[in-house]
Amino acid sequence: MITVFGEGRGFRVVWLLEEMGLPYRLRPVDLLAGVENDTEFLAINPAGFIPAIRDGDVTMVESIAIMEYLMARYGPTPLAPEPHDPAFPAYQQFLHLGEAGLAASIYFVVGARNSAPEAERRNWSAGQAQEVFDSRLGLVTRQLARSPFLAGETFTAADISVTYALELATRAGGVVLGESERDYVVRTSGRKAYKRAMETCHATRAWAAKASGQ
Ligand SMILES: N[C@@H](CCC(=O)N[C@@H](CS)C(=O)NCC(=O)O)C(=O)O
Repeated sequence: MITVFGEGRGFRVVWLLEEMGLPYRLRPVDLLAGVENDTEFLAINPAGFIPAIRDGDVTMVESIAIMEYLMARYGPTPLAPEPHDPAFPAYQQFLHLGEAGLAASIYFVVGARNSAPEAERRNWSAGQAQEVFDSRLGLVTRQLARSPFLAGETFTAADISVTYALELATRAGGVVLGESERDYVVRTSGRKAYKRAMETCHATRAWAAKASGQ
């Protein structure tokens, strides 16, 4: 049984597991309560960030690497186009851009907006992170003008990666998406596996409801 530790970007992993129909359990990790007393989790990830997984003897961190591991080990799956598939380069690019370009940058904007002392909210690094996010978002917009999903006509794990980043940006980063990205998120989050993942991820569900004012 695969155990996913923590939500946050762990939502990507849970969504992927739902898409693949693999059995798993979600083990909540409460970052706000502090992980220093969560010895079971710290034994999995001594660095204390989420998500992490345990799969038999395997433990891993980094949501994109975890998704690649699960697809490689339990695939093949249409969520990961083969290297000779024409969709592969865009798939590979957006799979990583979703974290390295989008989520990683907006995460620090979110921190500055919501957690920093008032005087530090508009600091230089937060502005730089926002610019990085905005420029990468432009690549998403350009791609969505060409195809309904980021790797082409078919939904892939790249869409899981980027959808999570766009949701983080809109729910907590003050980002307002354009029409094509909004329609895209409606398309990807309309999937049955996304809805099942939302049922499992209580903290994510509560966060989404709060962000949409419900
Ligand atoms: N690149 C990592 C980012 C992990 C990350 O920053 N997770 C956040 C929550 S989603 C976290 O645990 N933050 C607390 C910390 O880094 O100590 C991934 O994709 O898994």
